Amino acid sequence: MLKFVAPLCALALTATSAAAEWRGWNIHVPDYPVSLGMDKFGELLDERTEGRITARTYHSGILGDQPDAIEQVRLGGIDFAVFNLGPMGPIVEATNVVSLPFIFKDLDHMHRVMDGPIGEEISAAMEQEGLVALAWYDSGSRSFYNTKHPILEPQDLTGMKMRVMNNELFVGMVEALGGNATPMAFGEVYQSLKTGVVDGAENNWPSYESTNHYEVAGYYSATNHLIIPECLCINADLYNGLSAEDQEIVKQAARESATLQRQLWAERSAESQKKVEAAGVKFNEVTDKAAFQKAMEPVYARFLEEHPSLETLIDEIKATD
Ligand code: GTR
Repeated sequence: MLKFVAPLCALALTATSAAAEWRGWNIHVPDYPVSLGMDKFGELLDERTEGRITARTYHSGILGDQPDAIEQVRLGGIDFAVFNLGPMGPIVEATNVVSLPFIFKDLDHMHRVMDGPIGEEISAAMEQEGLVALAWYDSGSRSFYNTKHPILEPQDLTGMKMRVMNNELFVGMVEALGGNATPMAFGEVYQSLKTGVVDGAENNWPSYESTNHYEVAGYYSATNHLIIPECLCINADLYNGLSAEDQEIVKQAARESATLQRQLWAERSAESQKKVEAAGVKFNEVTDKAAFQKAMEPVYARFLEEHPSLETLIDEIKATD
């Protein structure tokens, strides 16, 4: 009798683990570049592990807002996610360097930094907090938009109530420009713009478009003040518990999904801009970027006071060609 029990138990265990599915958090709508990248990650895993690992992403923020989801992935309540490194700052100190306004010259500079040793250093800091960064996704550059008037110079933000992501650094950034900053969840911004709780916010073209913020805040001014990468992250215990072979499959699937995401990102950015302009959004370039950069000096000074150990990392980013 016992002879039969053991194999049956083994079978039951195998069946249970094979049925286990990784759950992924995503804030964006299903056709967004991040979402399509995450879906691809799941498909590749399924294919390459012959169904031993399946990963399903829950889009549109249905698993909660970003700060909570970061905690959930650290704790293992959610298995993986794509996070913007902006709201990661309060948890992983080193990630704040990429949230400094105008730290990157352009998107290519950000790629060179994140795909090299500095990216690895940031990953190592994240792993200490329970998150393994498998690959970096794109999020373009963020600019201000609002319900009132074009932003041409810093003074145009005086007294404006601006929504920012959850990180004190962004509060300081808006205050240094004379505005009032309100940290708020992404999903609450549309209603807040519509009802005047805030006058504006800041984001890239695809987020401005896909959330319909452009319908209620029709002035978009190309300050391009933030270029913040996003990570495809997985719970560290989950990842470290995999065989070396499976870790390689997971890493490779993540990297390939990032290649796709970056391509889709470039396409979607152009499409989103076209779409919102056709819908009547008033877009303006900002010619005097230097005035905005100058206004950030106290933000950098305070940052260095609060995080002296990050000075070297900042210098290294600036020195990356
Ligand atoms: C988007 C980003 C999201 C989220 C959002 C926000 O560009 O992809 O992860 O951070 O901005 O403003 O909250």
